[in-house]
Amino acid sequence: MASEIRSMKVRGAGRIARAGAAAMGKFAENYRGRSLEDFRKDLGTAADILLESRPTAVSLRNGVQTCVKDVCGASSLDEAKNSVVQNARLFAESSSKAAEFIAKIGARQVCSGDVLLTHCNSAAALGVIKEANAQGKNIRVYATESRPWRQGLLTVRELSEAGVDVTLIVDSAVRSVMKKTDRVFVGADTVVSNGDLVNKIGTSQLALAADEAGVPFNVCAETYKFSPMTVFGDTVAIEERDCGEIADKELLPEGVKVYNPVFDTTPAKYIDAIITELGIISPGSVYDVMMRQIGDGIFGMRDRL
Ligand code: RUB
Repeated sequence: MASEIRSMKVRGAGRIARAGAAAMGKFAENYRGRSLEDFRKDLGTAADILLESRPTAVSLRNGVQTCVKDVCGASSLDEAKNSVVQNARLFAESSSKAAEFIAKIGARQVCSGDVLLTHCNSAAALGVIKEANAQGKNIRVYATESRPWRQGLLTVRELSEAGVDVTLIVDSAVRSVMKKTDRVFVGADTVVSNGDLVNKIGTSQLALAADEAGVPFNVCAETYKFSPMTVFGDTVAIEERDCGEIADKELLPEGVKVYNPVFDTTPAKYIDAIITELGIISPGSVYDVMMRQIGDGIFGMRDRL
């Protein structure tokens, strides 16, 4: 699973969190070792291998942490294995439910006849758009190409299959079409404690253009994409990928360097709303939600502090 995530066969923050949690569940289910101590060690190694596959997405970390959170307190190997299997199943259920809630809540923000703009390929943002369309709101959507992986092609396919009137644009057309846009909906790879958003490279440019044009900029994010450790000073590592994703080395003059960061940070001040399964919150409320998560001990926070 780690190599499928690294190679982008499985991608998108929500999908990789669910895939990571499912992999942990399978690992526990198929474990043939005989001691609890070995299981803890081997499970830790499996978790580390998964977590290194996409460093920016805190969702993967939270999905994996949720699975292993009861292993420390288990008194037998069977109890430990069962807790991982059970927690993986619960994560799959609750993350699917969260996506459904976000779609319903976000669709209420869309008015009939709205022109929307989205970036990359976010299941959470597309859930909102598809729900608004299913409610007969007669929307039109601009979708960015999202170089270099061109996830925008997945987005236009998915939206057109759902019957949405969708137009593909190159990333550099964002400022141009913003004048014709009523609302922006993007997803989140990671939400930071001060309300900043880390998402696909170019998201911050959408936010700037939206701010300039007075267009509401909405982030669709399940709360397992919130990074509670940023409260305690952790920074979000921005993943850099191979230069070959941008241009073939043979096409470039010798000595030319290529830089390929795949995520960027959108400051909280450009974000109008974060649509979560708990409801619509402002970036300034992210800290409070995170403190509740820490208090509840979810995502294994107590063990990590
Ligand atoms: C995908 C991306 C998406 C978020 C949220 O980047 O930036 O906006 O992951 O997606 P990549 P979702 O294609 O590099 O994984 O809402 O599906 O969780």
